[in-house]
Amino acid sequence: MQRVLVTGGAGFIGANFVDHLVVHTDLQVTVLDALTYAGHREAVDGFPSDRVAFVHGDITDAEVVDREVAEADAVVHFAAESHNDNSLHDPRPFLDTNVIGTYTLIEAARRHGTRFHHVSTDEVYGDLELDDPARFTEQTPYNPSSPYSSTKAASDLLVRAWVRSFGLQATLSNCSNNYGPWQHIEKFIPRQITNLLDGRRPRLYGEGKNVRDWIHVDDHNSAVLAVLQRGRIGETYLIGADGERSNKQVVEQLLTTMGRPRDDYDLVADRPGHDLRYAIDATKLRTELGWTPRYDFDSGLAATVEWYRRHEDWWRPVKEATEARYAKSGQ
Ligand code: NAD
Ligand code: TDX
Repeated sequence: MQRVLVTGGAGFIGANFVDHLVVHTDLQVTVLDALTYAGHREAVDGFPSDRVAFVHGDITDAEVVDREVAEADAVVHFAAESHNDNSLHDPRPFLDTNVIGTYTLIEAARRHGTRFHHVSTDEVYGDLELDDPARFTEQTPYNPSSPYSSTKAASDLLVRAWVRSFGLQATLSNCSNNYGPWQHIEKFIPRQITNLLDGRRPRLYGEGKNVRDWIHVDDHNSAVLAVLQRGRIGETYLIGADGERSNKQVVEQLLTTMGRPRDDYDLVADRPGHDLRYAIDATKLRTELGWTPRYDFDSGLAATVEWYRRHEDWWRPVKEATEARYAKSGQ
């Protein structure tokens, strides 16, 4: 394997994945990204030009996709519409990018016999009760709740069907909630960090009791690379780092880290259909591929706060508009 096509490589996880490839492998990388509101040219501009090429294009554009897939030995597919709250206001782009975009890519990969890795989410499994000791495994039935998670579930099922029906050389991974550099400030952790840096109060949906299973983006990406290099074709690997915390716990930790009283937050309107709890059992990934996470949540979160402190130039221009959108929903 010499050249990898990374879709969505100008987004949060994709840009960190390209960084991971540049540092830890000798692979040549082509980023294919439409630069939506969530894509950032500056996140890929810093890479050496002899290692990383950038193509501005849409994964629903069959011509561009065919040309780029033809030149790659492998595709790692991150591009997606990724925010649940946006999917509740306007589901259409989620169907276009997550379903039709994935279909367009796997058709090209099928034609050219290209190795394909599909990046997905634990949200395809629905949610767990707060007091249930169970965690998601690769055997958990699909039961998505939101327009976002149902389009991700649809894309997973397409990839699985293309493996079985057409012999597509694909693997899949479903990861829990990521945090780290370059995450859009519409998402929970960077929204609260930038609220605090901006002198605002954090905003918790409902009572703040919903639980997410947090993983540092670099740990997600080391797992994706392990699956790409050593995963078995046709298999799904769950990725998680035992990071379960309620949203209230995360906000309290941020408030403490940033020198503010632990109760200095607002409870706001809940998300419709809000999934209660996600939790990943990553035994298969750990035992079969020998993967282990490197970050602990406390130091990873503190480093992320510092990153947003140092990169105000990047997030400041979209802060007002992001908060104005949330204000319309009472959030
Ligand atoms: P993101 O929204 O930050 O980035 C998405 C990227 O895809 C952007 O650069 C955007 O410009 C690009 N894109 C969107 N539509 C496109 C299109 N039609 N054609 C080409 N490019 C397009 O998303 P993220 O948080 O980095 O998520 C990346 C992937 O990881 C997604 O598939 C998501 O479902 C999955 N995932 C995310 C998380 C998480 O916590 N963020 C957890 C598990 C899985
Ligand atoms: O201001 C907020 N207040 C709040 O309490 C925001 C933005 C969110 N929340 C809550 C909702 C969730 O319980 O925080 C939790 C995390 O919210 P998001 O960051 O929107 O993430 P989530 O909906 O859990 O989905 C994320 O993880 C799985 C990613 O956005 C998805 O792309 C990924 O698939």
